[in-house]
Amino acid sequence: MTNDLNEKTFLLLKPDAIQRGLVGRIIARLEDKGLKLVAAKLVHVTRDQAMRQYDCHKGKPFFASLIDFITSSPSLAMVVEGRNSIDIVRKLMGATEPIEADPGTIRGDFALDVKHNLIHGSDCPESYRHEVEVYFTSEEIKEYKLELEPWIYYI
Ligand code: IDP
Ligand code: MG
Repeated sequence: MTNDLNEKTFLLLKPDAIQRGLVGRIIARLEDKGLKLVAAKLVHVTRDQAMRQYDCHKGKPFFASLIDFITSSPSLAMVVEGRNSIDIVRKLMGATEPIEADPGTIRGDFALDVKHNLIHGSDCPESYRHEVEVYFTSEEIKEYKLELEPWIYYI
């Protein structure tokens, strides 16, 4: 747990989220929670980017199919900010396997298949630092004040 209100996490709304028209509803859940959007970009992920993002899974049986899927159609890359945003976003996402994802989570409500599970989120600060560099320059991550902050946090 941290009290850093500026903790950042990297998200990728995967090709199935765009193709199924779920991007608005997924972003609404992040906004509803009080997280601050600090970067967003529509990207057709290249094989090089996909392999860099997912290098920790290299050698696993699902690696090739994951890379094919992530590069198959555009995705929305995002950075959001907020206290404990890494763990908070993982909770909003739900478990990797949709059958294990609780109702009320993004995967629990919208996904049926482990590959088509809609969303990626960094799982720790080191992963965030590694993943964000694959998609964003530091200039593309915006610093601004969220005027609602005093109504979201007991600071
Ligand atoms: P995460 O997305 O919940 O962090 P990871 O274990 O990091 O899950 O796996 C990355 C992605 O690889 C998953 O979101 C999923 O799309 C895919 N994946 C993971 N395990 C499997 C599997 O057993 N079969 C097929 N795809 C998988
Ligand atoms: Mg992961």
